[in-house]
Amino acid sequence: MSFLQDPPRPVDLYAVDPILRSELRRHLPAEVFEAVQGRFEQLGRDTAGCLYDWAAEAEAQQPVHVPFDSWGKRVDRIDTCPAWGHLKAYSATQGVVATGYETALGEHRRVVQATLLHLFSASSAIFSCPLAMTDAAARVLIDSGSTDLAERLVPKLLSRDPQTFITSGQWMTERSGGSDVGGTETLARPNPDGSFALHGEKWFTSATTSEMALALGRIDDGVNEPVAGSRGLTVFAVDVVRRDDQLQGVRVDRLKDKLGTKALPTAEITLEGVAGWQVGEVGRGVPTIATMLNITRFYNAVSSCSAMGKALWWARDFAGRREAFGELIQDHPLHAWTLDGMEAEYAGALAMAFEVASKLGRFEQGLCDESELRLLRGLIPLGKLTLGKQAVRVVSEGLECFGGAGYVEDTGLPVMLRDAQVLSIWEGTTNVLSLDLLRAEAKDGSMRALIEDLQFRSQALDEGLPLASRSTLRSTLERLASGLQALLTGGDRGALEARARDAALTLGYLTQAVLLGELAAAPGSDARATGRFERFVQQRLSAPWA
Ligand code: MFK
Repeated sequence: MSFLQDPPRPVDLYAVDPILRSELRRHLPAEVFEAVQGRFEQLGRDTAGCLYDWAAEAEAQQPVHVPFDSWGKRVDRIDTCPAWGHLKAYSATQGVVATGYETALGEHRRVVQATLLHLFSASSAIFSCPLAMTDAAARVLIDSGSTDLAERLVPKLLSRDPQTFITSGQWMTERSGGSDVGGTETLARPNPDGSFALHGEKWFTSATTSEMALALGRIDDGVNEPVAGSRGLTVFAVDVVRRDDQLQGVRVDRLKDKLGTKALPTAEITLEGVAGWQVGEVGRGVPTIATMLNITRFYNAVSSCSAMGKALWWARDFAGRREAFGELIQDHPLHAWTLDGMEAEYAGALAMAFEVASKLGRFEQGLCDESELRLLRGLIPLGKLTLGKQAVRVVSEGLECFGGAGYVEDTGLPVMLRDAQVLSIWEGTTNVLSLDLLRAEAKDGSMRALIEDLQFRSQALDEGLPLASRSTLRSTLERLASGLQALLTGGDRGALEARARDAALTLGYLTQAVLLGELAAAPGSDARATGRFERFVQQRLSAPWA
């Protein structure tokens, strides 16, 4: 019999991951960690069990748009496979969304939730996308003061019972732009019952099979001209209803043929008078969706870590079973070096995602003071943009660790890269988020607050950590601080915007380096943590900023 390679196989993504457990020890009191650990262990086991099977099935049986029934009646169904339904039910019973609102967890709820999401996302055929929008819808409804809507919908969005759990879509992007939503053309005409009839075309709606959606539109009362630009926008909650096997007030035009996230139905739709209930104030649609975006961006950041973790641990597992040139590839110094580089990147990303989760949990519990609020406002776009870029790089490197097999569809490996590519695009591109950071700086001083926080924390880094790494970190930080200050005060808006992405990514990597340094110096830490700090500084901060 000629040689047959033992193929890549799914690994228990909790059991295999000491870095995740270090982050949990950093952020959770021991008694909370102990109380929730069983949930993480279960989910970890399922990443190598039922989740793996369902995700594979959902990838193989992608959603199908059925515009008409056999007799020509318009039905606008989107048929998904049973596995997609299992993923939805599983996410409900595990409380992936509900945990973010679990009273007993207090300020730690977002950290516990981030762990569940981290384990779930990359193993769920991206069912994490509907969950992101579901959580965001719950947050918006709770914060909006729309009490009746919140009382009716939030218990379903947060349900752990698959029979009552619903998901929410997000109907925002139109042909005029996903970034510049001020061009939204959807009109909202008042109905006698207080709702609005929505008319328009939405160009990207994900999780289109959801039971509800939040939509952006412009009120047209038939008397006054609708207010133009983003200041004329309002958010509406829409119940997606089928009656007599017909979608009410919504037409599905077609499914998107995307690079990845293929199990997830994403559609172009036309709103044909579907009823929407006003959420938040008239004309305050953008600040209202900003609440939503902050939650979906948090999910996006965690999902980036999830993608990186899966690529890393699968590649490490394979390296321990694949031989080349007479020895396991994990014993080849250059392959080991490559895997260590991926690991450092993943550790930095995870540290940043958990920093965001921790602060978000404190914020939602009303525990953040002014300075923490400034930091959180900056950290959410910063985390999303930095981690989205890292995810594509690390997952791409991960595929390379499998050689040619990483480029062959039926190994189940290329899907990881196709899915990772959406993370830097969806919910704000790298550039849009870099500019959002400038917005946060102008309004709240968030960038300077983040830099000052890092200056303080980097000075306090343990002297036992390698001196060269600490020096590189501090000198890069000082160069960024002075370079950015010059741009912020120089009066040249064009120059400031042109450097916004470089500044943001440098700030993101500095944040991760400090967090890795703090973790390496924490009690019980080992030489590998110091190695990850050193390696991360070397690969991300050795090029000067200015
Ligand atoms: C997973 C699978 C997915 C499948 C494929 C999907 C492919 C992609 C499909 C998509 O289209 S995803 C696109 C999603 N779209 C976005 O994420 C929106 C990106 N654009 C932005 O974030 C823009 O920056 C923004 C729309 C917010 C700009 O709008 P404006 O009207 O020019 O903002 P402006 O005037 O600066 O701010 C309006 C208000 O909102 C201000 O508050 P005030 O009126 O009280 O002063 C801002 O402070 C506030 N605001 C804006 N961004 C905020 C924010 N507040 C808090 N946090 C923020 N991030």
